[in-house]
Amino acid sequence: MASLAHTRSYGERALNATNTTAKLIFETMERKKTNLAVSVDVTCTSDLLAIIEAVAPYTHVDILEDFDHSLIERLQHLGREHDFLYFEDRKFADIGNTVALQYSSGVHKISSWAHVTNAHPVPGPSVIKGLSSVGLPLGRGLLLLAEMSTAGSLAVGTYTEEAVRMARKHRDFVIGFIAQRRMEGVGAGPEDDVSTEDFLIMTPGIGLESKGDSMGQQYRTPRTAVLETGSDIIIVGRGIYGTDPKEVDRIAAKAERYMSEGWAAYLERLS
Ligand code: S5P
Repeated sequence: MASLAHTRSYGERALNATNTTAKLIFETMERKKTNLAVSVDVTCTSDLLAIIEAVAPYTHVDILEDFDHSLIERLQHLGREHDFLYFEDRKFADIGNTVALQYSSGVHKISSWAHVTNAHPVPGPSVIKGLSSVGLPLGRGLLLLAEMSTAGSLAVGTYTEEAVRMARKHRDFVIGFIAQRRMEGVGAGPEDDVSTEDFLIMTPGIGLESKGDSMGQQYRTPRTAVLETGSDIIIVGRGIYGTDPKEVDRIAAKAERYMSEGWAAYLERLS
């Protein structure tokens, strides 16, 4: 029997989630009535903070790149004040021992502040074992990149199936996928009970005003992603912060628009 995870509310799914972070994400989405994650790919601290302040009421996860360690306290304060979680889009892709060190140490100490991070499945289960050795004791969660939004992505077919099989064997730590569609039942064998499977699906490549960029990114609308292909969380970057991170009113208005389209599609999916 196929899983019906995406037909249940985020609140119901929180009740069944065993991983601490997955539970927290579902609860926060239900409480704040948002399934929007804002991807903040900027290089300068002041721009980063300005965007977070502008979009915080509309999000539950922010993705940070070019992170500066001195920001940790400020970000944790903002997260508590505005009730959102952090997803570091680090895309780990090395042997277990190396990713464990990258996750826990270095300048960024990602495991100390990011509730969720992600990894490419290309190294095999080793990458999960390494990250889990650091993240599981802290109650963190991991997403595997089972698919990508870019044209010509190699993460298709048996690669995607293997990613889901790997996740299935590590359900304590792997809470779901970066993907363009639902993954329950993908690559499953007769021994797998997929009827109760529930993966958190976070989907990038979302845009309302553009179909893509000049470097292969491809956009779909929040409605298509959430309603037609069952995404749980839409990840939006430039569609919200555009080209000028200083235009906070415009950024807040865009975040509001993506949030309401994403939530409306979710409500329609439930009905
Ligand atoms: O397949 C992917 C996976 C990711 S995590 N495609 C993506 O675009 N992403 C990330 O989502 C990407 O790294 C960026 O941070 C964000 C999309 O940004 P946008 O400006 O194109 O919305």
